[in-house]
Amino acid sequence: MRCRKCGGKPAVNMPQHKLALCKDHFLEWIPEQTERFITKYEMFSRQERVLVAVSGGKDSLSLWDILHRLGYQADGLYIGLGIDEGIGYSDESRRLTEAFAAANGLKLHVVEVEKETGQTIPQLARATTRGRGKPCSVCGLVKRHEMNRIARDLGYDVLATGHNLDDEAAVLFGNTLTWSGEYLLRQGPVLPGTPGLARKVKPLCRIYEREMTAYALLRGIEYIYEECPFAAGSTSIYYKELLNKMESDRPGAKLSFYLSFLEARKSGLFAQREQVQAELHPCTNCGQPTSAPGLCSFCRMKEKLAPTVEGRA
Ligand code: Q46
Ligand code: ZN
Ligand code: ZN
Repeated sequence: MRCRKCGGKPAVNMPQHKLALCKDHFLEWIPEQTERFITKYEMFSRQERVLVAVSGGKDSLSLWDILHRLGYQADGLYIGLGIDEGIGYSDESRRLTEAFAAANGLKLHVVEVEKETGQTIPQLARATTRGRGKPCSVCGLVKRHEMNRIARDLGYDVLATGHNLDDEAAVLFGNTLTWSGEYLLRQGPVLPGTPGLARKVKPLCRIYEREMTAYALLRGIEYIYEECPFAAGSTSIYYKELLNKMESDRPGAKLSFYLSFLEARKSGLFAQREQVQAELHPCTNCGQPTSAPGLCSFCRMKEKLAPTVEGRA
């Protein structure tokens, strides 16, 4: 196969789209696709201020790069998790994120979890009962809370994350295996904002992980190659492997799984559930919406922690 646009030597072959492109055309095609999805799902406009959650990985840095190239007002937010595990994971990811921002003249906000809560993510996981050996549940909770807080405090209209199609298909697969209606209802390219919560969008949700890796490499973006050490052995990696097996037998399977879900939901698969969706209340401490009246789960976690934190000071 040759590049479909110029007949030149292909750099990326995409059997899932029956498409091959040379380097230059591929580097144009990814932003064009992203723009198409931003418009189709009404994610945000050029007048709105976008906060991109950047982790130093290929997806989030590439997303930032794409939005910048497309002319959106996109600033970055890096959340330092304090994960070392012998490879200096957080230090290295912060260094690469800061280097990317500096090289492109972009504005980056940095939040260190240890400064905010007195403990790093692995310490928080040990100090609370959430986690059961893995810090991922605490980590997810803290990241969501901090992203929302910064977006609200600094007046951003929308929060963008670098989830790609493989991420979304794996989450969807997991939620389908357990028929988790509440999660299925909330999964999608856009999660509308509510009072106190910025809209959340995933502009790369229809782009394959493989395509994002190719984009980062061909654009010369320096990103952290290592996965977070705590990702090893996770169910989402297992689901990604299963989906990749399907994909290699039937190119396009992942995309059609995700798109059929969006279609089914649009045509009312969860309509009944949507009506009974729980009402949200503002957290009595931080003001972020939460499903039960009183404190949100982040503030409840912090409250439990309080004696430990003071003990350390
Ligand atoms: S949740 Fe778990 Fe990730 Fe946090 S501790 Fe690492 S693997 S970074 S997306
Ligand atoms: Zn070409
Ligand atoms: Zn709260």
